[in-house]
Amino acid sequence: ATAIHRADYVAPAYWIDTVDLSFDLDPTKTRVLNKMTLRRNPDVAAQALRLDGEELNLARVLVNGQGTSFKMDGNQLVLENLPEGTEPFSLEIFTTTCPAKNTKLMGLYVSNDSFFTQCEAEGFRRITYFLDRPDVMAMYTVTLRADKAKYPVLLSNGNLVEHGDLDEGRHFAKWVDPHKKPAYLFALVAGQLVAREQRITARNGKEHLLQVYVRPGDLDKTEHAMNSLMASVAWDEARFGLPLDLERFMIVATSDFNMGAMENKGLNIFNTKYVLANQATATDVDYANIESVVGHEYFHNWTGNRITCRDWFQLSLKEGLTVFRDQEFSQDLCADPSARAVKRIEDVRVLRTAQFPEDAGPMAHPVRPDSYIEISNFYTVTIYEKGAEVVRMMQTLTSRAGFAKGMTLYFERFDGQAVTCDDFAQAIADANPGSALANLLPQFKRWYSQAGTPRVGARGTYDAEAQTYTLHFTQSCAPTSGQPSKQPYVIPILLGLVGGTSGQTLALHAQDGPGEAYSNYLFVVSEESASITFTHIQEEPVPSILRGFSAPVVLDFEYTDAQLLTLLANDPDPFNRWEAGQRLALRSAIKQIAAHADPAGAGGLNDAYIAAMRSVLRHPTLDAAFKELVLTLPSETYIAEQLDVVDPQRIHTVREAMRLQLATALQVDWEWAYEAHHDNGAYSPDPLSSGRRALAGMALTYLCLAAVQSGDAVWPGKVLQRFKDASNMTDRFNALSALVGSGHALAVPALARFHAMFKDEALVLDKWFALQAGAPDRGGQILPAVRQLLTHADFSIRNPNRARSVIFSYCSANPGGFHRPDAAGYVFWADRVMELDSINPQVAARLARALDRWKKLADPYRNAAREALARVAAKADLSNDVREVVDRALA
Ligand code: B3K
Ligand code: ZN
Repeated sequence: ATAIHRADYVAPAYWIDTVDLSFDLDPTKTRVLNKMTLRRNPDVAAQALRLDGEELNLARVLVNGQGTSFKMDGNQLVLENLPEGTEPFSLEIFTTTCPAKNTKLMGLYVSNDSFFTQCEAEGFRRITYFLDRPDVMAMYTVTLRADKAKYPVLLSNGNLVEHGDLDEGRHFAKWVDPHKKPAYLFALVAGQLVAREQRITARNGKEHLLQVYVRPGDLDKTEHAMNSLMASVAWDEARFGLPLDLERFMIVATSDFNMGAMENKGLNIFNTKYVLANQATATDVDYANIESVVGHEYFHNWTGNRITCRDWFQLSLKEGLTVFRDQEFSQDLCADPSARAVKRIEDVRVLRTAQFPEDAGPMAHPVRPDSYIEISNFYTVTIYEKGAEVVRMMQTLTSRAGFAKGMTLYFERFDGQAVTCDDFAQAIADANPGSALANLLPQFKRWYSQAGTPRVGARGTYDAEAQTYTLHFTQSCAPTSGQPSKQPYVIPILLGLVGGTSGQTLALHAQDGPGEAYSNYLFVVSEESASITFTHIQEEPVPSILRGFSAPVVLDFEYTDAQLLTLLANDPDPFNRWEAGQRLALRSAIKQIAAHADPAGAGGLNDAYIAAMRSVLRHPTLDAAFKELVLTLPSETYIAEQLDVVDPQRIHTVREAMRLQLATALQVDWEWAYEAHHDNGAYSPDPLSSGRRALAGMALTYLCLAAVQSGDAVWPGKVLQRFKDASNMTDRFNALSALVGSGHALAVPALARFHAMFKDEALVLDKWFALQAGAPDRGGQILPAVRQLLTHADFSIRNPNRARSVIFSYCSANPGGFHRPDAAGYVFWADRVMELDSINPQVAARLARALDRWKKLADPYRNAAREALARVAAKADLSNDVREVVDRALA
């Protein structure tokens, strides 16, 4: 396979105006008739029509109703003798496929005896021959025919215009999509499904039908998804003036899905994980994820579907923007500001533990990549999460109202078109003349073109006599593959000053700024170095820099412990308050990791830190969700990112010792926290009550850890009782996790009981598998347990959710269990990558990323990891997906 380059983009030689598809659905042989009207693109030199197709059996090709000559060139169907001129002509292509054998879950496939499709990015070519590229937008009519008893529900995009019975127990349905769309947004569903329905009236008085389709028996788990959908519709109208443009909007859940969900026009297809929830089976985190994924897919209806991408290099145009929108949506649904901050901290945690490593590793790529081999590999945290940060910075630089104006201009200019990231940035800037974004647009767009995480160095100088405080900033960005040196970025730094003695918020008068004083100041750094001076500063301040994480950078400021403790106690910015605690913990961890002493010893947290954690935990006004975040130590992955050479076992041991230290030193406080925060009343997944459950769950975890250490049996017994009596999945699962995570003997019967209770609930069994595969390793017991789980009757490697719950939970989310000195974890990984690759390359390629950071590992891990990668790379018939990942890792 060869790389595709952004610079090589050329417009298509033909346009497809209409597509009329008919399907005779059958699991082993589905017949597809594709009638299109096409015309030559007058802007491009006359040439043959080359249609993409993959794993199709071609039966017939007609041009204007007549047979025609054609040839095959690899996976392309090439038509050379087409009518001259630019008049439209018709092209009919008749093919068959075998959905039952489609284990890649791209194109048309069967799951639980129903038919589903997944076309993004390049799955439509597995359904019919087509110009399978996002800049070809057509009007679709779709007719589905199938056995009525087996497939009573027949769905496609748009409106149902006709349906009825056919001979031999078959029936049909005809759908017309009123909007033109790229092929990747096509969808069909057929099967035994039932729907929750809701009629809504939009602001403009228009009526819409919302439907959530699931398997019979799952209807009692659709209320939250429907509520989330209604909230999404209302939010997009209120915040951006974007109404629902369809009479009918459908969500369908399937249990076999490569990712989270897909925004097909009017017919979103979802992984069941992001639809199904009731209090008995779903946790608070599941509820929150459903809300954000339902929102995300719905918001694509405008950002992605009405305006789509010119080519796949522009993927972040829709994904970064839509993640930003779903983050804002979830924040706006929070009633109180503290819950908004909690959401922001969670989002930043994802960015820093997943995207920063990606940006520093072999798969580093710009938000708008310059080349790829397999586009499926570029649905990354960089495109999504860093892309969202880039959009967020645009909002920061133009204000919330200014950004909304920019969005309006974007839709005025480009509705119905396939465009680029440049087009988007230009629209936001043009709507905000005089803004920092408009003034610095070319430099700002380096966020799209340069890979890597910038580092901002900051230093403060206080002049007590002059009562001035100056912050000096520098910026740099390490080389990434193909980009040896970087130009400076435009970095919006939101900052404030906290009195070093008083702890008070200090008023900010910028030396050359307006006369007015602020408590928050936005300083935009766009050169390699810059500084700002504040006047009337009457005590030595502690700077609170990068409030709300105003830019996706690493901030280096040499805080003293005392300064961090001041911020932890007083910073009015909740993000930086949390960050101060993280910095303190990180500092202790790194010190302990570097020390020669046995890392399993005393735990490296000092008394001041412990005392500070106690005051946070006991704080009278901070909310529980925020406390839980502050009391969570930086993850092993995040700690590893701060080190040049990584010994995963040492990190694990040090962090576990720190956890034990928190458990024992704060035991009385944990007891108090549990008693004060566990509820037994009615369940509601709102942020406030979720936060209470999260903190109570954390308390149980620490109480079990302390009990295992001391041999005390009281708390483990209580936790088991809590596990049995819990009235919702969050409390039940937290109790179970506390037992499993501590390694207490009661975990064994609890796990057995949990399995028996939920043996028919696939999503709950996924949790059961994931909990065991992700449990802390104590003496190497996890890998054998994982191997055992693979032989469990409920395990199937073909189901992506189940494969992820065991294999990914171990290889990607359990560093202490995975990085074994005997290399057995890596051997297991290589075997699974190769096994999965022959079934489902996309899932395999995700798993292949687990060794991205192997070059940082200390020996013996490093050598063993390279060998495992080399073994995978040596396999002859690897997919492009896995090939690209392992080749880049080894390069
Ligand atoms: N756009 C889809 C992702 C498709 C992934 C294809 N490999 C879901 C989303 O981002 O909303
Ligand atoms: Zn998306």
